[in-house]
Amino acid sequence: MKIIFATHNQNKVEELKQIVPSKYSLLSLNDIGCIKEIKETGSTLEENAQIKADYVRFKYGLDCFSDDSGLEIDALGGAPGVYSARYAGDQKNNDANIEKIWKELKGIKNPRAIFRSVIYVHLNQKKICFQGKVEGNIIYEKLGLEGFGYDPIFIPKGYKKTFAELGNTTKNKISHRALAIIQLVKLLERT
Ligand code: ITT
Repeated sequence: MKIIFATHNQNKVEELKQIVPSKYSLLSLNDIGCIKEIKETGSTLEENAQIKADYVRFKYGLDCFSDDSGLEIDALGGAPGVYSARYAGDQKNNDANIEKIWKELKGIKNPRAIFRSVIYVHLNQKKICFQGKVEGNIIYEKLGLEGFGYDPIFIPKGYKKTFAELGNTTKNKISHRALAIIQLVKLLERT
């Protein structure tokens, strides 16, 4: 069965391919020829996830799901949150985003953070939303080479290494996106 994942982020696609059973074949926006950037004008992860899934549902008439995710840091009032991809500007520069977080944290010790993922699904004329989150803390150096985005500066609670050091096998068991997508897989299995 083919499922459209309304994303242009290849890292998200690769992650989910490792989690979703192989009988479901994931197609990204590029795979269906949708190269246009979908403007994320919402002020919450839920709103942006819906914007991306609605765009595909109504432009292409296809069932699909989207993911809007972000890093919420307590000491920054939940920032970068919904602005995680563009925290340091529209160029979506990951290094600049991390530098900006470090600057704003001003050396606060062990800043607590949450990674949150909202998955919005269009399936058989129904709309469903799932959420996954993982707690952890931010560190002031980049450690590890796997993953993407803020993975090298995020240590999940109960671990001593960053997501980027733990690698995809561990990340995909405990991450915000994994916890959200498992709920979608359960729904697909029941459908
Ligand atoms: P799409 O909208 O096309 O899906 P995007 O990268 O713009 O791709 P988001 O709008 O959801 O995705 O932005 C999420 C940003 O949050 C992402 O670019 C990363 O910087 C960060 N992020 C989300 N999940 C992450 C993860 O698992 N590890 C590290 N950083 C993550």
